[in-house]
Amino acid sequence: MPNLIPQPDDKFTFGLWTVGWQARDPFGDATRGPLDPVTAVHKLAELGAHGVTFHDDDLIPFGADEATRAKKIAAFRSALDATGLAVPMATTNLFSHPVFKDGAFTANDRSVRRFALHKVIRNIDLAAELGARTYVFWGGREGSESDAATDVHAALDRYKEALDILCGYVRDQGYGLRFALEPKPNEPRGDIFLPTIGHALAFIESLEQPDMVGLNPEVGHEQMAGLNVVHGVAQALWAGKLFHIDLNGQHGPKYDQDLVFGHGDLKSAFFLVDLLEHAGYDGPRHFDYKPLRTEDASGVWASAAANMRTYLLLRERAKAFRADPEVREAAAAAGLGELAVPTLASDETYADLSDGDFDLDGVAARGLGYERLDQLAVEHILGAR
Ligand code: GLT
Ligand code: MN
Ligand code: MN
Repeated sequence: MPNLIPQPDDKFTFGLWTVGWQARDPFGDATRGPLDPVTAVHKLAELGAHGVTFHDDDLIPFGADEATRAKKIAAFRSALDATGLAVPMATTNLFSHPVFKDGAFTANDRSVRRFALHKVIRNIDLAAELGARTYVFWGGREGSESDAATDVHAALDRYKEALDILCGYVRDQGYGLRFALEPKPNEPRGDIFLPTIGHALAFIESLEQPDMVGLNPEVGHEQMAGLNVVHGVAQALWAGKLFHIDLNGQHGPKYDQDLVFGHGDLKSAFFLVDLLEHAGYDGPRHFDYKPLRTEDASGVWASAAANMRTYLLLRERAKAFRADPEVREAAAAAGLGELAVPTLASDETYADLSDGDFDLDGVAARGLGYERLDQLAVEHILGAR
């Protein structure tokens, strides 16, 4: 039996806002009480997590005075010291307070943009002090409901300006931090800027220090846009930009469900784990999910454990899939490996192309055997092999 007990070197991490979600939604009040970050740290460590992540406001209530701020940080630090939990990533809440109703870095109001930058800088200092390596930017309020109200060209100029300023700050301070942009197509704004992995990858190339900036894709966010998250993450890896990842579950294009990892599109979760484990990603496996609103505290901790166990189960299934001689044979028969061979040999040019000896009809008629491979994957997912 494979080891399904999470170990720190599995690098499982959770946001304080995930297990701490009080389950307020647009139609209903909270169904759970607040969760002290210190309790969250202890419980996550008990369950085998490697680390915890946070927004500034998850730890220090918005607008708290200096004394409260120092107290909250000290309590959090001692919980980290007591448990050995790491803080690999931190981020800023630039979406809850009404002042951010029209965005933060891209708000039309310049004073809001200046306030937002200062809020980020303050939390970057704390993130660096706590040893974080990645700083995430989820621009949930950067967007609009009406195209009459926003100049997208100017908004992208301001988004770039903000990130250039913040990269400059991190460089000047000598912090070992990299930035990770988190795309999302919509919610809470009607349309959010940088809605997908592809948009964000293109935007990064416009920045003054593109090497410092990568991505934090979220499974459900790509799926909300009807996209294949495995392909998106693979492209981020191909571009050297997978700095971090938010794992969760989603059933296709609808509101952001933030289900437990694997509790949405299970087949896609299988192929995503296979990709992460075999394509050289060595960063945190960060769960960004919301325990169902129906749950009490014990359900919350059961759901946290479920994320990690599901990942470990899928990791075992992916290993078994790759090791299965029948899968290898089916992959070879289908000619999968041939895609790695360049289309022209190193001593050839386009002048060497001709259709003289190409078996047009034979190749067109040949069946590829992908149905067999796909069924083998499903059988491995179901534990039938
Ligand atoms: C918010 C959002 C997440 C982001 C978090 C980081 S906050 O809960 O839904 O997808 O990753 O700001
Ligand atoms: Mn989400
Ligand atoms: Mn997320």
